[in-house]
Amino acid sequence: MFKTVIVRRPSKSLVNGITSAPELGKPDYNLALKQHDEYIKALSKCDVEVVILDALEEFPDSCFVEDTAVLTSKCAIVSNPGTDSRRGESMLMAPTIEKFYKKEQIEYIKSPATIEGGDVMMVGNHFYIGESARSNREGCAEFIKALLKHDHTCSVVTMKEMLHLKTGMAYLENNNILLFGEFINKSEFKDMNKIIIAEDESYSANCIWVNDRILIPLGYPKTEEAIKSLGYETIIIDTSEYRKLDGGLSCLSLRF
Ligand code: CIR
Repeated sequence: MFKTVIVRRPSKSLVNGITSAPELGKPDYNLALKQHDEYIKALSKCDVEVVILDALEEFPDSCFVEDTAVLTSKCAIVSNPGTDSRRGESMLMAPTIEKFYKKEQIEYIKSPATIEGGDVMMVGNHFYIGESARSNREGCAEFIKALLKHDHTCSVVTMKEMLHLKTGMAYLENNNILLFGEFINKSEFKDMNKIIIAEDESYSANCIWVNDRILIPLGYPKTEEAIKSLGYETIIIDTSEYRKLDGGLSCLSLRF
């Protein structure tokens, strides 16, 4: 079970965030703020303490806190984002992490190694790591070293098409996993109960489990139905403004 969730308010500079889909238009800051309020409200219903950090105007993508660290029951690994405009975000997250973990539990990934939390999926004590355009080979190697030091196990998932590992998958606990596109037939997930995300609902592969509730983005009825049929309580959140920046429900928080 998670006890704490960390979020960071979106900055006005959000409109200048990185996107691979400029055709969706620029995010509307006021609407993004409202959607963030709803996200916090939803998390507050999931029996966690929500830590809300102030916006960082100098970092347009800084509301996507998931990429700045990986927080586990045993350790905290402060990441090193793989894109220049985001590199400083992790060290600005570090003081918050230091409030929750002992010094000896905290590891720091340093350049030239890069890793982003969006490329890491936790399944119990095991961590799947995507070697992506943002998480380089050195980054994965350093990250693996840190996980092993703290008695976690891990494995690397090869990927070519998606921004982050969790752009195309989400573990919903109880052996249930959402999978999309290049991840559907990966052998490492063959023994899990696979929920295949439809081609026209690809964005909804990014859902989150928070203490037995599943947060699902608004507008993806097939995914919603499939998750409901597994018996989960669901909470639907509109993330339209974050989608314009390739961001979603998991990117917006650190859950531990
Ligand atoms: C970026 O490109 O870094 C942001 N616009 C989106 C980050 C999404 N984060 C995530 O999937 N964990």
